[in-house]
Amino acid sequence: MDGRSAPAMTNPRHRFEKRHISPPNENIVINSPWRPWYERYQPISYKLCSRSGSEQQFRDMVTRCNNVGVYIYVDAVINHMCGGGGGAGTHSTCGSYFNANTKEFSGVPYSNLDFNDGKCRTGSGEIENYGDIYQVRDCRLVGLLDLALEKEYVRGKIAAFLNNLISIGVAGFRLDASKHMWPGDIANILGRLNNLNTQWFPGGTRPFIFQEVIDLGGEAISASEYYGNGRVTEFKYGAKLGNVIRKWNGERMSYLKNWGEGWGFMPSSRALVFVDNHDNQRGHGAGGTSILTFFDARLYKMGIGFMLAHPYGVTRVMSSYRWTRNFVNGKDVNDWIGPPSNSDGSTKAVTINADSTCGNEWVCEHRWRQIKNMVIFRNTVDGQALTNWWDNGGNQIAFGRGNRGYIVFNNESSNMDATLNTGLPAGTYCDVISGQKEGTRCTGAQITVSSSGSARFTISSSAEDPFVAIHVNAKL
Ligand code: AAO
Repeated sequence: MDGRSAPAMTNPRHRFEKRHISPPNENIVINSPWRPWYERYQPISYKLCSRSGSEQQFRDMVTRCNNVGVYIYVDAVINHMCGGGGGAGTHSTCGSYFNANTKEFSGVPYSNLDFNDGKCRTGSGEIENYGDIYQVRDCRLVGLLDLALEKEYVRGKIAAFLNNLISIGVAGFRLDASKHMWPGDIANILGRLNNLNTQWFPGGTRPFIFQEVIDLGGEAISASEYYGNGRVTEFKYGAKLGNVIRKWNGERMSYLKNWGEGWGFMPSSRALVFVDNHDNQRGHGAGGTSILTFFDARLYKMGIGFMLAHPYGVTRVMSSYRWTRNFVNGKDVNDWIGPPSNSDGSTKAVTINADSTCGNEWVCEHRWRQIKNMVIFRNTVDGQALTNWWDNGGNQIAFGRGNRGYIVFNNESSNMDATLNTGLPAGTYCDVISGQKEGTRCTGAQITVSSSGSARFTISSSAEDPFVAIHVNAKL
């Protein structure tokens, strides 16, 4: 699939790898003259063919992934269809006819009876004021034709779409634009969903649900309205962590001591967290200059390292493609650029180089050694409380996860040399940031933990990655 939104997630409840994929259903084709990534957020029908491949290829991917314990989470765009200015014809990824002017979508089918325009009370038909909950849910989000989710017919069509994906073997859904849907309408649709396919999942397993609600505070709609339906995206997480790692606004890493609810975030048991996502890495959605991305690789690895070591929330790692940014008055005018593509418009394959990085302009953050090894760290310390917090009052911090793992950061401009209580059993550990354990040897730095659990950490401020992580599965 389009690796642009193929993050690996770690979920304390399901200790398997997870892949969140781009919307797999039919969408509008926008040639302007090149195809923007965001056309995939403009559905034309629930048929499964997209730039990423055919229905057969989708089924094959899900089957192969499930067979090796990599579960697939689909980005479900159910709030709307294409933009009102989308025209009429068959410029759609499976060739279904539609007419955005008359709101006719033959591939579903939907007609003008299935949309919300009659309910929206703004002059433009658009969301004009995020302070008005009726506008946010009943009017058009950036011109997108807003489905009437209270209608039995519409609910049935959406549930059938999601149940088809469940039968193919997907494990759950990101519900796009959830803020723009009434929580009760979402609940009704979720109530119609089948249990997961028992070819891969235990009987009675419900789909994993996470809802995209941007709540940075100060708007009429709160993320808490959606807790009853499943997890909710916590957008404060990446915005604030970016400030801390960049040392902006007087922030310091030592302030992370009460990270989580202590920072005004939603309860950990509700949160889906990430350092960046497909929108805010390019200034869309709740974008902001503090957001860390692969473009700031050194800081980004520290941010991801902190997120994966910390117990708060279900974590999601971004996996991207590279594009050339072009800032004009602070805005990247190349924010629309789609995935690496062939001349026929299809998405280029994610090729793997000899050193295990990706080719064809795919960034594959999830394959970076430091990030991949921190996912293993997270799985290793799963269920352990945060312990042995230490900081220097500035930007050197360290903490453990019970007696399973320990991580140390030096985000100062001076070198660090400290002997700290790790809480780990005595022995020699391989640092999984500067290298990793391969067989019986360690390709990175080695850390010796004494019988009392203490260890000396020296981290140069100019190190490629100024942090060290050790865990019991990387003990030598
Ligand atoms: C494209 C074109 C449009 C055109 C449209 C229809 O760009 O010009 O009108 O087609 O033809 C993506 C792209 C859009 C694209 C769309 C359809 O990002 O550019 O439109 O596909 O192709 C809101 C929603 C949130 C949404 C986000 C982008 O609440 O759900 O906008 N994200 C999802 C997807 C996203 C996708 C869609 C939804 C649509 O992840 O990829 O759009 O399917 C405030 C509000 C937020 C609001 C943002 C942005 O945020 O709180 O709810 O997100 O504004 O409008 C401060 C505030 C913060 C505020 C922020 C930004 O930080 O604290 O609250 O400023 O102003």
